[in-house]
Amino acid sequence: MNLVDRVRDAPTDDEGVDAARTADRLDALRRFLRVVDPYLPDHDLVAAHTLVERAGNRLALSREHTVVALAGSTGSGKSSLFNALARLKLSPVGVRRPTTGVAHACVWGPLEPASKLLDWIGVLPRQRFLRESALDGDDEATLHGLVLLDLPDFDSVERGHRLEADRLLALVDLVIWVVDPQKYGDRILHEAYLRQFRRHAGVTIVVLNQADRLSSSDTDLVLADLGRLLEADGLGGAPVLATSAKQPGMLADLRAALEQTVAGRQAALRRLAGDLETVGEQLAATMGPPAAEDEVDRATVRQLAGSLAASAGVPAVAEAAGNAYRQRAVASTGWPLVRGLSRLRPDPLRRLHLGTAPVQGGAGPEPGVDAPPDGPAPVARTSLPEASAAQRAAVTLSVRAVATRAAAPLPPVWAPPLNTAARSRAGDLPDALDRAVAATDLGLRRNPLWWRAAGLLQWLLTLTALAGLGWLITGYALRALGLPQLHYPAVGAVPLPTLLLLGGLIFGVLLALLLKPVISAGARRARRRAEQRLRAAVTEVAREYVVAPVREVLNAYAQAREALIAVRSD
Ligand SMILES: Nc1nc2c(ncn2[C@@H]2O[C@H](COP(=O)(O)OP(=O)(O)OP(=O)(O)O)[C@@H](O)[C@H]2O)c(=O)[nH]1
Ligand SMILES: [Mg+2]
Repeated sequence: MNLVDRVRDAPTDDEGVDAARTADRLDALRRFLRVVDPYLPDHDLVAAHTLVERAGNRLALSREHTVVALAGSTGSGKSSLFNALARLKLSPVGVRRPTTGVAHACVWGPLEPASKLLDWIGVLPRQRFLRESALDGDDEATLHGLVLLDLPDFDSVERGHRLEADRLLALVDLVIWVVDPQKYGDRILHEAYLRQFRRHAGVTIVVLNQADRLSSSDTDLVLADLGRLLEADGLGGAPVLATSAKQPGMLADLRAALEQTVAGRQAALRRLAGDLETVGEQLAATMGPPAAEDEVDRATVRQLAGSLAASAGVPAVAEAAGNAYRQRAVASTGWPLVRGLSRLRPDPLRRLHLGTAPVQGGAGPEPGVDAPPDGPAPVARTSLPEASAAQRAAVTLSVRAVATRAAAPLPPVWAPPLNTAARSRAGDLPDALDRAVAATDLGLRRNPLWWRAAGLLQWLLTLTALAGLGWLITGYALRALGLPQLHYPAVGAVPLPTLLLLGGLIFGVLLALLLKPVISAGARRARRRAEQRLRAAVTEVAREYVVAPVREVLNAYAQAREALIAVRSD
């Protein structure tokens, strides 16, 4: 049976502690811890982890027993009360303070079923006693199931006593705080202990011991004063009784309270519910408002993408794309003789090892590198210069800005994990950016149709000019050789071959001049398009490598927040 089932299985308290609800809250606490464990510092979670573990162990061991501790400062009369309740001299009562150094236990009912519980609580076997006597008859039957512990003093000069008392206070189901008329207002008692137990009013009894030393009117005065102090501690709901270890008659109320607790068998569950509240309250400091819908806002992502783009050489690539457009356009549409010249110039994109990779699905194999038969193809690398120190610094700042923005509305404890998350993949960024740039389709893979049409027209014009030239040369040659002359047809006064030659030349130049601004506009467009696509690719990298890890932490925060609300929903 797991822990939560174990809690759910516990009988429900008539006075409000619902076993099923407590089980749900405990389950929520486990969920909370699972989610925040990788992110929050251990010391913030120790109490919660301890509680989850303690609750499981306690409920697995015995639900038949109620473990009650007598706690208080030295000399308040814990051991005396322990002996008086057991009606035996079990725990030494001393004059020399402090007396009790290790916990003593008295079990009402058979010892055996309680021994595992006492092993877990950590009471030495020789300090365990049994309150089972045939002589008692049924006198003690009403307390069957009670495991009473006499604790060392919590304000001890002996450090070991304090540690032992603190350890046991975390494990028991119900605490009887024993105070005496001199020290009931002690600051350590109230600030370091009672206040810490303010969520446990249901499993707390405060006794003013040694009341036999006071007159009944003084007892009333002290009880009233003690009541006020407890109210201020947040324990106004806890019963306050006057007792005396010396006068058995003054123990009746305490016995009755214990009998009621033992019979109800609810103290363990109530303690758990109180602990859940205490821990929930402590953990509340780790939670703030709900994480925003678009946790990392667009402006921050844009700024990050901007500095990543600069570091990845996006402006240089976009410019190369524009230049490549211009050069290729001139090579396709220019005057055929000029075309050859411009083909001789290296392509600006190819110079950066860009625009050669098959674009769909990322990068293809580098020239001369065979792709492995299976597995991803090696990624084409650009020859862009490495990011400058200033660009790298700008990237670091923008990455930090993402973490800072995300952390702004959250409690400070979330800032370090968000920062770590934002930087978690920073080492992979340069490669990822280079790959993204190499794989981006810059929009220059196919030459526009009009380039071909204009190219063809240029050829036609050139051929026309050449035809005219040839015709004229033939005419001159015939004349030079004294052969019969050619008679050129004429258009108006201009002979046709001259017209063809000049027309071809002039229109060719005109066409080139006309296309120049068109090509310039196209180059600007190509540059802008390349820049947009590259920025989109870089933004994708920013999202994957910086924003996604940050979102993961924010998701954990949101889940933890919900879980904690469930832990605290009483
Ligand atoms: N008159 C009177 N004296 C008491 C009462 N309870 C305890 N005493 C005396 O107070 C002194 C301290 O009692 P203990 O029972 O040893 O006190 P304790 O709280 O166990 O002290 P440590 O073990 O040192 O923490 C002893 O001398 C007891 O006789 C009481 O109800 N009335
Ligand atoms: Mg003692």
